[in-house]
Amino acid sequence: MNKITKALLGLVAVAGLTLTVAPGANATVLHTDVNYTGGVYGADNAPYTLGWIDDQATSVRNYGYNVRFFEYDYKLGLHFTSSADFNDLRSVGQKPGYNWDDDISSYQRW
Ligand SMILES: [Ca+2]
Ligand SMILES: [Ca+2]
Repeated sequence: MNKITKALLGLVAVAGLTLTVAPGANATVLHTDVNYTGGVYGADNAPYTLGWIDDQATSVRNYGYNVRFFEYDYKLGLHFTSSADFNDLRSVGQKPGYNWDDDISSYQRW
């Protein structure tokens, strides 16, 4: 194997590793803070529970996919459906006097 081939294979290996570690652009990605900052959680679907980021998401990217978000685990409680990105869920109304900040507990891509 020549030097250039080895170098190229190395690049491919690094790129593959990056793809498995970072949430893919095709996953819905939740952030704990506004403007897509803070802790990051990414998954195509989370119909049962969100684990550590349960009730902590404050901004979310959907990458154009239609996603239904739920107030409780197992797709229960109030919900809203959108393919938009939200840089601040405090501005997304829920029930009177409440918003979706720190309240998403499960979601399903529709
Ligand atoms: Ca939060
Ligand atoms: Ca919740």
